[in-house]
Amino acid sequence: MKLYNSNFAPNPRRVRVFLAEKGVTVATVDVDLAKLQHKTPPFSAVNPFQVIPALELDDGTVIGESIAICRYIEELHPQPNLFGATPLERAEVEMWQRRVEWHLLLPIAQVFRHSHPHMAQMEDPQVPDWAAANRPRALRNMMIFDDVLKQRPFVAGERFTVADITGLVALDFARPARIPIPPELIHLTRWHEALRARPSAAA
Ligand SMILES: N[C@@H](CCC(=O)N[C@@H](CS)C(=O)NCC(=O)O)C(=O)O
Repeated sequence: MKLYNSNFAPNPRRVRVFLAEKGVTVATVDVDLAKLQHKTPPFSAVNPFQVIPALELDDGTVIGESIAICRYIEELHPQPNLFGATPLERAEVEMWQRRVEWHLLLPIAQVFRHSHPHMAQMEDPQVPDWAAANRPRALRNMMIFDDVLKQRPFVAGERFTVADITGLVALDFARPARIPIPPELIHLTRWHEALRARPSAAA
């Protein structure tokens, strides 16, 4: 099994943090996004959508999409449980993971992709107005998550799950996107700091 990865990209990091939480090691193959290696025919044969991460199994099967890869790892290594242990918890983790991905990671990523000079060749055309439109969305959604985190330690409830991993990666990505987390969002900041303090955050 091998993971197509870049240490500079947020989505593969979601998988690396997940693997670290599981205590599982998977061989990695570096894909140089800056050199557009993911657009080459060999990588396009791995993932026709030309994005990472992708997990290639020993029989050649490829699993794309960070969460699909994490689900597969969860099935192989059920403990510690990161996707929910009961029907209700599984639904809640799914809901919060998707909300963090959609309402936090995505707008932050859009700001980065459409404003950072390094992204100009990858995000063609780069649309600065789209970055400007997403910046207030990211900030507004940070406020909503701050309110959620006022009520509980982790975003999906009382314990750490895959939804928190998406949150860690999203908030860390706010820095290169140049979206400072407003200091008055004390619950969001407390959550972010707690996630960054976990050993898996170094993955
Ligand atoms: N939803 C996908 C998103 C994958 C994605 O956008 N990956 C980025 C790296 S973080 C990528 O490969 N971008 C290359 C490009 O946009 O050309 C997942 O989580 O697997």
